[in-house]
Amino acid sequence: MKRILTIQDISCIGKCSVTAALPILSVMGIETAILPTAVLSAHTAFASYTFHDLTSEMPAIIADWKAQGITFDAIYTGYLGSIAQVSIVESLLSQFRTEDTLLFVDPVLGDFGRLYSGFSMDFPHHMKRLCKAADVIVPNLTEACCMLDIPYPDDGYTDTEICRILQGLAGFGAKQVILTGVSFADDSVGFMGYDAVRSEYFSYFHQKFPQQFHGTGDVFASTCAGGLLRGLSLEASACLAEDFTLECIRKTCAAPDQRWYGVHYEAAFPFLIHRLYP
Ligand code: PXL
Repeated sequence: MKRILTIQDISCIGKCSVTAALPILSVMGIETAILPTAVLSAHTAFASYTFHDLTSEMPAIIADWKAQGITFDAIYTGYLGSIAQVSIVESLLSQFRTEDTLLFVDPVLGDFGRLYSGFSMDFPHHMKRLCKAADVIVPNLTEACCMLDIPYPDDGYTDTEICRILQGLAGFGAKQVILTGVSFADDSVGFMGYDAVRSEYFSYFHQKFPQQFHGTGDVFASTCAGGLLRGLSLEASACLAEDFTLECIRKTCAAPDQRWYGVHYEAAFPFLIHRLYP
């Protein structure tokens, strides 16, 4: 069985980060180890939350794994709790990453043109370092703009502008880039991707729901990483991830007032299982 290590926070309520990655990757048949970056009572979009930073615990966990000879087929980073954790992840990579290890980076920084609560303005600059080292990165448009240090295009954008953003992101060093949450029309949304090795673009769009739900980026990233570990191409993995995220949203629309509680992926697992094991 393939083993992935995911490095992100434990938000006790709100079904994002680890509480999305673990069930999704497990359903996909992948053993999932976790390196928690922080423990929060709820994710940071709730009206209040506690935050216990685990930066000081991470090196000891990593050293213990090293002493035990533990290995990973893939490393998937998400929400990091402090700038210092970027260096800790870099140290982990120098010890555990081999030529065959997939490094999948979701540079979790913000959404809707704004950084998430608690992140300093220089955090995107540090997150860029992980994007440089990655095989695959999956930022949303907000995260892409923050890392490229360009204004968020509130008033819309063209296909050409998105291609330029993809080129800019690939310029950091990652081999493949997926930009999520791309929308050229009110009723459609999807992703655009760029394979820097083949100099190829690809994209996928589908129906857009008027409601917005928290945690969909984590559902997308987890499913996409899982697809890659199952041997799918990046394009096929991202299409699967997009379809599953959409199905999760569909299932959640019955309870739209719950938007901060994460999507109902539990109800959408039959869809994912059917796609994986037809
Ligand atoms: O879903 C991204 C995310 C992950 N972890 C925490 C968050 C957020 C977004 O708000 O607050 C703690």
